[in-house]
Amino acid sequence: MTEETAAPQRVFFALWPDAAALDALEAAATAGIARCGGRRMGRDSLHLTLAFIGAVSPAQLDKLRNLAGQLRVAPFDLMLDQLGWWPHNRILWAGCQATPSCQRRLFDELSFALAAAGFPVDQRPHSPHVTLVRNARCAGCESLPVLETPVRWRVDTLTLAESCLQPSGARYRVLAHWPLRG
Ligand code: 2AM
Repeated sequence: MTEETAAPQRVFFALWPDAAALDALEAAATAGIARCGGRRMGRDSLHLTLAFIGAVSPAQLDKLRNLAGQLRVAPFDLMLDQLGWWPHNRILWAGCQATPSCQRRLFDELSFALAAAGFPVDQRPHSPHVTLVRNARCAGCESLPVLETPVRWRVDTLTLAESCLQPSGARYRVLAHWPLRG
């Protein structure tokens, strides 16, 4: 397939948890499913999205790679200390009660660079979360399962991933990553 005829890829920038954080997130998902049911996200699919871009051409993908390589944000510690459930999409998620300022800076710098390069930027408030379970039904539950221990990970990498839509749900594939540096 030539560059011109290559199918668009559906891509997003995200933070990918390390192994210890994945263990903790999977344990939280297990507790969530016991309470609310639903479909667990596979271990390989757990991530925190910073910017969903959508379908891009090969030339746009190059632009995304370039802008990601030029970001200057130092690594930081992320602590996920909250579970939540959204009734509109029935997602059970892990997030932060307070978003760390470094994560906010990474989000802001990425959003600025995307807008400057002509990519549409979601204007809705940023709700950083890791989707743990889809189709969860927590509405009738007395309370959400708690995160017994906050999930911590050292965020030192920015990831560009592809979302491949399949009948069984989206599959995510890491395309590239960049070390964070201040
Ligand atoms: P979600 O887990 O809350 O569904 C890839 O689809 C990633 O981008 C997911 O983390 C998804 O969040 C997020 N995302 C944000 N906006 C999206 C959109 N408009 N369409 C699909 N995914 C979106």
